[in-house]
Amino acid sequence: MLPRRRPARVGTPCAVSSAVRFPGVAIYLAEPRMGRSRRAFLTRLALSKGFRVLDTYSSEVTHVVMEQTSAEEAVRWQESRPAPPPGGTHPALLDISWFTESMAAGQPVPVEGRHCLQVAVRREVLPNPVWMPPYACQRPTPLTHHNTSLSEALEMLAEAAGFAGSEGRLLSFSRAASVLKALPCPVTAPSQLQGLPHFGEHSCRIVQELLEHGVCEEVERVQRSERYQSMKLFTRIFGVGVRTADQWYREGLRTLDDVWKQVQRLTQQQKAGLQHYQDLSSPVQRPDAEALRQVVEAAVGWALPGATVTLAGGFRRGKLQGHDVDFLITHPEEGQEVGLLPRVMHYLEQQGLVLYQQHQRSPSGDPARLALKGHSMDTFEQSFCIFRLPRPPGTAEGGTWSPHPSWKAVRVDLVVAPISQFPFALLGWTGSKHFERELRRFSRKERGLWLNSHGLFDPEQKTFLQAAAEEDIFRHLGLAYLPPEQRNA
Ligand code: DCP
Ligand code: MG
Repeated sequence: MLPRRRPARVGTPCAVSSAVRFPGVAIYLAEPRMGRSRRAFLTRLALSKGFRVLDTYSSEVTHVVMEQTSAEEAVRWQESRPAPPPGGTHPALLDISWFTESMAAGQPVPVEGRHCLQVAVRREVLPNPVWMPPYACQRPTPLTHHNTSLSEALEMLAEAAGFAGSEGRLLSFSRAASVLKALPCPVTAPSQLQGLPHFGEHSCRIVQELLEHGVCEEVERVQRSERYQSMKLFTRIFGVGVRTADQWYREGLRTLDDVWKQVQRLTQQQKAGLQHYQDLSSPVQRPDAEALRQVVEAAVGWALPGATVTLAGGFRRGKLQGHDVDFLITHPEEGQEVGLLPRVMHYLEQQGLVLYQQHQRSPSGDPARLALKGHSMDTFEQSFCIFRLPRPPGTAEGGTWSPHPSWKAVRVDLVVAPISQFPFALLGWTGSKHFERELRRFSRKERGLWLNSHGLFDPEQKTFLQAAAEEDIFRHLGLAYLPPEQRNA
């Protein structure tokens, strides 16, 4: 039974201020599909549990809760409300499930992808046209989806465009592929692409051919081409980027043997990459990442008690395999992290775990200034390493021959961030790369704010917006929070 002590006064949070238990949360129950009596009932329920419920929609609202409302309707509803003040944030648009779970828990539960209205609308068949927000950071993208073969074909063309130095085509194909990953159902007819963002004539033609014939002539041709094959081979070498690979290709190099013949030209990093090519080009598995986490945690705990290690990158997004393992290190007290990384590396080297490492120092001065200049690369202190991961007996991979069956070379990145920048570093290092690219573009173009892995800068106010957690950054940007497993754009 609901306590009936308090009259059903909607809004006026001060009326219950003594009982407000979660001052950071201000709920607005949007009425259209809810009905007045149900709204009054839910309001009483929330007030009785110490939540703030606002009667009128204002910039104070942090959580808008709707019932039986599609993402399309929800966004239209929000667009008809006053925009947040400069630097302010749009509230999260949530399905009633977030509200009921919070009531059951007696406290606000963290917002997850499934609470966001976009994922509440799952349909069996794609409506035509399907509605999709244009930026990848505005929609959840799960790890597994319904259009894998189509998105993989477009991503391969994006990669090939990158190899050709064509940034525009790389972005077009990446965006189209990312839209397919976010669709709630398989695309079965070209007409379903109508109205989807980022589907230009070229991407439509590729999908149409794949749907009609099961193969696409252009995709096959590019994939088989000598240039794509060689560029793919070379860029898989640790330390080799598109520019170097392209130069080698133009000089006539085609195979790893060709590269070995020029070994004296290579950087130390590339030599290490070539030496461990076989191991590094086979995927790192999740149990490997877990084993490495323990190793890194032991080293960090020894070097600085209280410092923490967080798994970032693809594994944080729920991937089961990756090309490397990314770790973020911090300490709850600002400044304590200075000088930590060399000690961690020393410990790991003493254990015989490091095959190669390249240390990048953070430049002197305020790294946040780089955000001011709009840099997207970060300048944290970091180590790009190859670790020697012992293999438990009998686990050598799938019968492939290995010169050293008792261990495997694995790429590991260790990044140290001061606690004040940690939420930005975590958001920046969780990826996916396309998600990050879209998030930065959205910040700049839609909000006039500059985002990178160090901070979020308001160039008009000349201030940095503070964040204690990733959720705060989404809120600053007026975006519904997306958990890592929904950032696989
Ligand atoms: N990243 C970044 N700046 C860099 C390098 C990476 O912001 N200089 C971000 C974007 C990536 C994430 O960090 O999504 C991790 O980089 P990876 O290249 O390791 O990418 P993933 O972990 O997503 O993929 P994989 O599973 O292949 O490792
Ligand atoms: Mg990674």
